[in-house]
Amino acid sequence: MKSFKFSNFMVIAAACLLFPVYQAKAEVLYVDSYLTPTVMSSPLVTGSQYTIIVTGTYVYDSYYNTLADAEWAQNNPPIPPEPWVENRHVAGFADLQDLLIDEVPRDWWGTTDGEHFFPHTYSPSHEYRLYDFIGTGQPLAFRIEDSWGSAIQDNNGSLRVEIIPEPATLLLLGLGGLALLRKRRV
Ligand SMILES: [Ca+2]
Ligand SMILES: [Ca+2]
Repeated sequence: MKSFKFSNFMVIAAACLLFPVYQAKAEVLYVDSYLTPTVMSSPLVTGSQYTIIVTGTYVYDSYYNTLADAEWAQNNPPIPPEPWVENRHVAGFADLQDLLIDEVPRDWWGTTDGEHFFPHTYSPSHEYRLYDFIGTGQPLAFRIEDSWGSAIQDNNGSLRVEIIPEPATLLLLGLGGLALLRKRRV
């Protein structure tokens, strides 16, 4: 009888641990660069941490066919090809070609080995990340900054954004469920 109760408890505990994992799925968005529309995510869970992964390039200047990704861009003109430069904030200038979240420029971390990500690092794979992004219960607004008037709204292509709940968040949600269950049993 005792062992039956214990196994019963374990099944419920496992369900409680796995339910938030099932619920907290990654979300994928595509942020179009043409006319730079704002793309909204689903609401993030308040207090939960997320990793945001951005991949891809887009043409930000159709005349020179110049490329940009979430954080770096090629200088004009690309013949001969010039090195990529980081889209850092410069006082008096818009954060051109940067991928904004909620209209705020971000320091997207890049990688040279595809595994370890660091600030101010160019990614040859054009993959960039933000770690430990904390949800506030609100959706996130993504927009590519290319706002020097309508004359340069000549872009082509989009960036892929993936919003992934971090394992620590999933574990905490699971432990929360377990704690509630234990409390109920007392
Ligand atoms: Ca443009
Ligand atoms: Ca930036």
